[in-house]
Amino acid sequence: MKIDIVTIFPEAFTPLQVSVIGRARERGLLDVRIWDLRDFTTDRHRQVDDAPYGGGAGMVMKVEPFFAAVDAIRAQRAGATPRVILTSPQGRPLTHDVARELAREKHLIILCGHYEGIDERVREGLATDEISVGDYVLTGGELPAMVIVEAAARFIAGVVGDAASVAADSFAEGLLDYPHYTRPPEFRGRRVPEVLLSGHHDAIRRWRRAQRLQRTLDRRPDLLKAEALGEEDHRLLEDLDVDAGESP
Ligand code: 4GY
Repeated sequence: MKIDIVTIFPEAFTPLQVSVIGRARERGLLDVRIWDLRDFTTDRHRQVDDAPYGGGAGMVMKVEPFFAAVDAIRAQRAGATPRVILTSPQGRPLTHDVARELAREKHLIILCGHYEGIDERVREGLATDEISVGDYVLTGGELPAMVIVEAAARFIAGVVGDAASVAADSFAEGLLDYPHYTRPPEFRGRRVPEVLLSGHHDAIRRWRRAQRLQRTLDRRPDLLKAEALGEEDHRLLEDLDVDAGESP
């Protein structure tokens, strides 16, 4: 998968050089290129922003550098027509399903905004998608761009070593994760649940499933998909103590 990111802060993208994403790039599963928006200005000052028409506070990102950058990217990356993503709080919320849909694309271009906003003609004339990573306002589009790359890349075959962990992830099944433990069996008076030390694989599987159901009911009942629950889940739910969840 090819991903091109257009930004005024190319140096902000070191997180994509490490860990799972860094390795996926080294292995050729992911081809990420970072483009400096200022390289697509034509004036002496390499100006990427200007005062807003109609007045008001702050500056607006200019339209021409974004169009020039996307033209250059399309020229260099011949092939299928890329989705062009603008990240903003006005966008479609990023979810598991949106990330998986993006992962099916051969080529994505992500445009990072700054200042008060981007000239609306970038949205109208260039973007195919507008995506939000959450209901809060950041100072720029770089972190949202990296969040999108992270979330989508997990769905590319081979990027995550254990494909089963991608298939079973919280939002695939509409259930939050179960609690994890490793050695030692007791730490400052806190014991690892006995069932996990028992070696009884089916009891462990049922305990984990019950924990996922309990946590989802307690914390994110909106995620529970009734149709995804099986017979055993209904039995486990009946056994769950409505007050057994974590306080408050
Ligand atoms: N939330 N989800 C977000 C954001 C910052 C000014 C436009 C978000 O996606 N992007 O808060 N972005 C702003 C900064 C220009 C983007």
